[in-house]
Amino acid sequence: MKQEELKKLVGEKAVDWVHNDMIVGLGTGSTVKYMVTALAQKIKTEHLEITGVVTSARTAEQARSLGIRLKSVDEVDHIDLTIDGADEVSADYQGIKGGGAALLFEKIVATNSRKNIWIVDQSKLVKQLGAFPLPVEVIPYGSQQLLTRFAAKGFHPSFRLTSDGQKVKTDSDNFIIDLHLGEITAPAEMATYLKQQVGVVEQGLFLDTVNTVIAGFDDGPRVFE
Ligand code: ABF
Repeated sequence: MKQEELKKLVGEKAVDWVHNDMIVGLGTGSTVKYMVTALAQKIKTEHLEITGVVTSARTAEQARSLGIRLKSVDEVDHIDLTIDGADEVSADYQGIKGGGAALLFEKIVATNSRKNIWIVDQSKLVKQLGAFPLPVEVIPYGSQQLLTRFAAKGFHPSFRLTSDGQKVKTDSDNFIIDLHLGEITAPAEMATYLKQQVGVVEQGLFLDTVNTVIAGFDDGPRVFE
């Protein structure tokens, strides 16, 4: 199956975990897009009372266009289940997220969720994290200093740029610095180091976050939990 078919497969499978009266965190990315479409269909077919909490403006736009009721993360007292994509998932269910530049809101929603599910095509499953550049969200003021510091550490940093060479701005108007680490042998230590750097808002290592991973394989979706 093509990658898009695998994304659709897992996006549609994930809505099996959504039940009536749930508050559902809606992640970001192309795999999540399939999930949101399938969720809207399930809400209509089964007449479910569902409230969505989004992680990015583009997910909000898609969910609203499909008639899904949305609330801000600060308008609900809890989130029952968040379904999101990921860029890499290791065998011990640690992940790198942020390829879609939405990692800050994704992590806020995930850490306020009782359960987290990641939906990925099989290409995202890795032995060790780090081949995918690690996104770091930084405030603009002092970001060049951070880039210089990361370069001196051998992290091969680069600002995430738009197609016309402008620095990508997140939904919080911050920049993303991607760290080309190759492999991350000590994710927890890397996460701690990055969070200690003044000007770093959040980083894309999602550790001990997810309870269930649904991965798309040619012979169908596989559930790991
Ligand atoms: C999002 O899912 C991002 O954190 C991550 O980059 C993305 C994966 O995107 P896709 O499903 O399009 O591969 O949560």
